[in-house]
Amino acid sequence: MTIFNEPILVTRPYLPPLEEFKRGCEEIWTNRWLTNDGPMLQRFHEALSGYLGVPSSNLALFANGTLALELGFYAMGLSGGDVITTPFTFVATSHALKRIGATPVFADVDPATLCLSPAAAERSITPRTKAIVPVHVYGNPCDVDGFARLGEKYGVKIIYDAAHAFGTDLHRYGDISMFSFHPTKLFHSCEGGCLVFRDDSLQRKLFNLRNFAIESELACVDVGTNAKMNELQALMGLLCLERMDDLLASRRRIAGIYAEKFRGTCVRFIDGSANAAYCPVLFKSYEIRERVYAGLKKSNIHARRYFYPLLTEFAPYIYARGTCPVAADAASRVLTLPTYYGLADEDVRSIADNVLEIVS
Ligand code: T4K
Repeated sequence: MTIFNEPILVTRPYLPPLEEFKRGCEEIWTNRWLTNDGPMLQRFHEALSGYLGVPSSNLALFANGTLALELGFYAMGLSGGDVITTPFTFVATSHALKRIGATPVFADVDPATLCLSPAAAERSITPRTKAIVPVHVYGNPCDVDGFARLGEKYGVKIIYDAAHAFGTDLHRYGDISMFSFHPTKLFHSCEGGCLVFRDDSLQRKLFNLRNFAIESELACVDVGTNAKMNELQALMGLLCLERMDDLLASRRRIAGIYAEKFRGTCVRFIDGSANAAYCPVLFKSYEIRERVYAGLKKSNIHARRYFYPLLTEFAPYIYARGTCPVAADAASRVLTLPTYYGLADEDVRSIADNVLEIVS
């Protein structure tokens, strides 16, 4: 068993060279413009539109992913309706629905991808359903064709929580996709979020909503909020974007090492994402998972049980407890292992060896 002297955290943010950040700060200092649609934000917006290959009229940046989701849901008119979603996700997905007055209806996940199952979602559709919100959990692609069919058949919106999916091409599906740029993500802007949408007429609405829905000095047209990304965030985003190839390559390399280490063992490594954003493994039972989680901690490896407990165990969603057995089973057996730019290959091997030693 390898005992690490320094803690190995589940993830660490990439930080660009400080000199580059300082140079960007000099520009911000000169401009004396810190937020509210500043030049750095506009530059980041254009750079992202180029990177994602979508027109700049089809995206909007926000202070964080949760507010991006909230405003996307609100702009699509989901308030007051039912929205089918997955319980196997971070609380932000359903919190954003609740906060705009929609009711999350939880449907079960596909055991292979742990993403919302279109068949389970279809069984939950009623006349009150306004949308389906699947999550590309860990960056694993949902059954996008299945959801497109449901969207057409029932006339409901498909809005993807793609918080984990930056660096894939999954934003090409659905009415809206949301990327989170939190520092725990593969790519970040300190805090930040982005919506990519099919209908470019949404952009004006979203720009308004993120700025209190103030349209001019004399007109406030709706109940908006403050969800603006500031200039320092945009600068961080721009500098990280320059390194996307390296960031992706390092996560993929780490995922490859875990996959090889766990091949043919009783530990199931869940791969399948194009960006290797997370490194989740499934154990045979809850007891084994808990033993590994605690055993790794003793060796100074701080893996995380994303996503446990299941959302339907939390007070705001307890009404749906017991409705999603596949998701509940996965939540009880899953552990996400450390992965980040700068984590050495030999450390990844040691982490995997420790896991296997504890399991045996
Ligand atoms: N939808 C989904 C599916 C999501 O997963 C998320 C966020 C959202 C929506 C909402 O997007 P945002 O509004 O966040 O943009 C983290 C993140 O806070 C959260 O962004 C993320 N999902 C979720 C899965 O994980 P915690 O409570 O686990 O974070 P924390 O502070 O324990 O950090 C995790 C590890 O990273 C720690 O070991 C320390 C390390 N760390 C963290 C930060 C912030 C660093 O080394 N440096 C840092 O700056 O929630």
